[in-house]
Amino acid sequence: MNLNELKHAGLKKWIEEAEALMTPDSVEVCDGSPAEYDRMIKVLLDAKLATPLKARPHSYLFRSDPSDVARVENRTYIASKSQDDAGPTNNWIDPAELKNTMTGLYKGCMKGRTMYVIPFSMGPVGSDIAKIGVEITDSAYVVVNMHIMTRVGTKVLDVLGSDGFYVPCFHSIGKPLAAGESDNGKWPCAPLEHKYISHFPETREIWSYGSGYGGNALLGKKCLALRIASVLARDEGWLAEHMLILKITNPQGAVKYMAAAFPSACGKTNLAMLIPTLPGWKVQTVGDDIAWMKPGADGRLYAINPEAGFFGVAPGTSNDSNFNAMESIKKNTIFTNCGLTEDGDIWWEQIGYGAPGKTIIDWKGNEKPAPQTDKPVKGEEIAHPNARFTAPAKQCPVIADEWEDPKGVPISAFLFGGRRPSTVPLINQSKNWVHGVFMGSITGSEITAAALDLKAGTVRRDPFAMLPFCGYHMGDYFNHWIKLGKKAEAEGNGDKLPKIFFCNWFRKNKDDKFMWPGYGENSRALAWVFDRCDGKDNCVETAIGNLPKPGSIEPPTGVSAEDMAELCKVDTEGWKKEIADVRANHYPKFGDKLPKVLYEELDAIEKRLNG
Ligand code: GTP
Ligand code: SPV
Ligand code: MN
Repeated sequence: MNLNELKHAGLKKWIEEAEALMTPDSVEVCDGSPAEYDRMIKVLLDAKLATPLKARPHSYLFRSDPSDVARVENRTYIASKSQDDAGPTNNWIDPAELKNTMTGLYKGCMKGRTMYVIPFSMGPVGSDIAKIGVEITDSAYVVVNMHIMTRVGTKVLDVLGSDGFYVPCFHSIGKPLAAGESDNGKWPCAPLEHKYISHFPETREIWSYGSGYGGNALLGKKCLALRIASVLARDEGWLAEHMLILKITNPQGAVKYMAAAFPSACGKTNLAMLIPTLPGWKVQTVGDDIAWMKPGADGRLYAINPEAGFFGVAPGTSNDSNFNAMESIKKNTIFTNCGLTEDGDIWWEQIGYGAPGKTIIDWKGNEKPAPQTDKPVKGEEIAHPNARFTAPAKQCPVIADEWEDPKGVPISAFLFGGRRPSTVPLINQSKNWVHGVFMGSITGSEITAAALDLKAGTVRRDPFAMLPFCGYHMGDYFNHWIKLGKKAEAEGNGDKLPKIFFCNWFRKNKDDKFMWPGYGENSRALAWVFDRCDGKDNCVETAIGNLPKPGSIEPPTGVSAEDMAELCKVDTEGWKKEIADVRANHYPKFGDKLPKVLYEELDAIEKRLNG
């Protein structure tokens, strides 16, 4: 599409200003068509950045630069006018100063490249809950990924009309080309100290520079649908959360929807697609990473998945662990930083089989002997630990019929969890809304490979799994949750709010082995949650919340009765340490923005543990 065909004068002006600053060779407005997708792939093949996969129709492998393999949290900024609005858990730079620095970087940054303009909708096109963004990028890889992850093109411009609201998103990989130069197989990006993933919450703008990978570059996802949307949600009275959405049906055919917040690489995609081991139960997928939720006229909270695809962690995905994900990626899929086998297929650690043939190309492009088993060797991985697949959600065999319903699905339960080798039980229901918010606020997890600059393996607090994704002060965010509960109660809808649960699939024994098999077996905990929502007598009240009554969750094969009891008990000493850590190290960070009621919960739980 030609710029002159644009009906939105503000949008046209913004694009022209970007063009003048970034000086691309040409400008293309994306129409979202399959022909456009194929044309972008041709560009990427010509630049030797894409490798076609013989084994998977219409699928391609990319290898990124080793410095550009995950989100960069220490280069991610919330540039609100006041530093206090960004809060203690976000990096902050004065917006005027940051724009000045980045304008300098953007100057001429697209020389030798095409500037693509991607109009996209987060949420079904035209839905009341959906939001429109426009991403300007010089990366064809971003265009094809956005085609899968969001709804792109002319249909979005039609909804936008001549004066509609959109979130303007700048993206450049920060690698202009000299005359006649080509990427020639080298993933383009800028050095770490030039990378910026910036958010301007007051003006609802996103400026990203220097990275081509995942959440740094696909700006609809973490930047718009979480960091900017969390600010919109605060201002407008809804929730934008790092949550999967699943539909669960019990053997009697009753249906509930649940949303679960786990930190990056802690099992959302897996839980959203799980195949229950419990006979007669069924789980279907609505979303695997982000939920936008608004109170409906009936007082219930309705959720939509703003995305249209999965950007899922590849390593660990196998027919055993996530059959439905494996089915979803058989065609029309982009793979990034996976291994490449001799027969033209992808391969990764814990894919369920050793690599076929004699040799394999690893994610850095080096030929290595093909591993006989799929066991990871630390530091010698064939696929990068944060290697990902980008696949259309509609290819998931268990995608729920209502996954694109513009009014969303009513949520019955929230689950919060993370990787906790000790202390935190398998499943635990909060005593009430405020206690649930308290539990969400102290959520912690072992760090994973999903962020580049953190040390994997150590536990950090990740409230609501939103630590890297909340676009404003986390203390205000806790208060937003408290207020939502208060408002529902004041309107007589307190009992219609989702019940809140805490879960942990990652407990380890003294031999450092997982005590719980996880994956499909997590259906046992989900069934318990389902029954809890119906008020079934299946729990015991304890100091930390409502835990499963002995016998209410049948242990899976391989889990002894003793282990089951251990997974479902209160570790009083562990919790005392937990509470002491929250009091000394976690809550003080938020100063007087921390809602008083959360300190009251802390006092109350401590008293119960000591009593
Ligand atoms: P992001 O896309 O980064 O937000 O991650 P996610 O939360 O969707 O995580 P995902 O489902 O992709 O899982 C990440 C890793 O955790 C994979 O290697 C999984 O195999 C592993 N995993 C998922 N569920 C379980 C579980 O129940 N138990 C164990 N032990 N590992 C799990
Ligand atoms: C995450 O890190 O939580 C992801 C991947 O879902 S990314 O899109 O890179 O943020
Ligand atoms: Mn995520």
